[in-house]
Amino acid sequence: MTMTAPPPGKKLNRIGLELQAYRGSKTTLCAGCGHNSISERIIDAFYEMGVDQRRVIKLSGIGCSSKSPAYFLSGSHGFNAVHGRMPSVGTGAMLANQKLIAIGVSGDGDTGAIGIGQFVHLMRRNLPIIYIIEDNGCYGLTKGQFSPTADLGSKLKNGVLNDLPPIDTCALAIQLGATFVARSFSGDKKQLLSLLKAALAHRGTVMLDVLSPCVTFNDHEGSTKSYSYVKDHDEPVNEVSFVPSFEDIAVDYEPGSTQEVTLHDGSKLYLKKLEEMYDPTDKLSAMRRLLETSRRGEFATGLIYIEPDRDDFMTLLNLIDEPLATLPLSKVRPPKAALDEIMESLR
Ligand SMILES: Cc1ncc(C[n+]2csc(CCOP(=O)(O)OP(=O)(O)O)c2C)c(N)n1
Ligand code: SF4
Ligand SMILES: [Mg+2]
Repeated sequence: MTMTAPPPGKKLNRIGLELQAYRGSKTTLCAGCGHNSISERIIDAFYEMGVDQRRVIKLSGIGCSSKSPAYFLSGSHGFNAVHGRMPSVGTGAMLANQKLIAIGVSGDGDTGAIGIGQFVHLMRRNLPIIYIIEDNGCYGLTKGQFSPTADLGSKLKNGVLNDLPPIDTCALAIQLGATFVARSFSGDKKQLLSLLKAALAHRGTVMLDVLSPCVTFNDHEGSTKSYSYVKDHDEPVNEVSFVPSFEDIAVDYEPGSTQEVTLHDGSKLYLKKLEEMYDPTDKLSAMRRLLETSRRGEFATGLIYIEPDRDDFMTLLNLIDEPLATLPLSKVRPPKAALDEIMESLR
């Protein structure tokens, strides 16, 4: 393929596309909503990784967050499911065509309330999907009621205090078996972009909880999901640098202070330890850190837990590589004749 030189100022990625090609429709969310910044980082990550959008399926449920797939990757497939039901639709899509790259965007209400049953079983299966929770601690679309991730004692705009403890979606995902669990903040461009690019190189369930303030209903004094609270209480567990397999970059790091993790496609993650004892490959260490930070009213961010080598759901099911969606009838097992025979025997 011959490629013409890009217009001045326009940089093409490794598949010859400019950033613009990864955008979607113009956002209809409120100006300043954290969800918009997350869409921007998704656009950056897919562009920088040179992903072919025709292989991508965008999935979501219902909520302001779940509207956001319309605002990125206009060239990919998409399915906007009903409230809290994105995991089962995503599971079906991946079983039908395991060559897809699945990215799901949900909200803390969509995941933690109506969708919690589906979320729990998705996390157990290690289905290859990037599952993002745009976490604002409230139901933005229905005017800001507390969601299950709202912190104990946090205050609504009208002064009502939350008297229930929160669900920590990262702790839940780790306990249930997700193999890449991270937390970030919509305002932390660098950390979020590195995590999203690493997520694209991981084969298995990525659960990425992104604190994403709702400027209209949950950005006031007394909220623990406001821009100012999250900025002041962000406690990164590591500094995440990502080197994709197609870039031959030698990284100079001090052994002992940086942990190197090789991902499914050969890409590398370099995790600069900000704390001597933190090891994101150790479940106990990860769970302890989440509990300790939440007790202090802080948010642990960065790569919280990773298990790069566990078999994904398709491998467990022993599926053939060829997508079921395009498998010719002659290759389907058991063959049609065997099924006809069984039906005949039941007459
Ligand atoms: C079955 C059903 N129940 C309730 C609703 C009303 N509803 C729409 S969005 C939403 C919650 C959205 O909260 P979240 O997932 O946190 O998204 P956000 O708007 O905060 O981004 C609710 C309860 C619905 N659409 N469908
Ligand atoms: S209501 Fe809140 S969550 Fe919804 S678009 Fe506006 S700022 Fe974002
Ligand atoms: Mg919400």
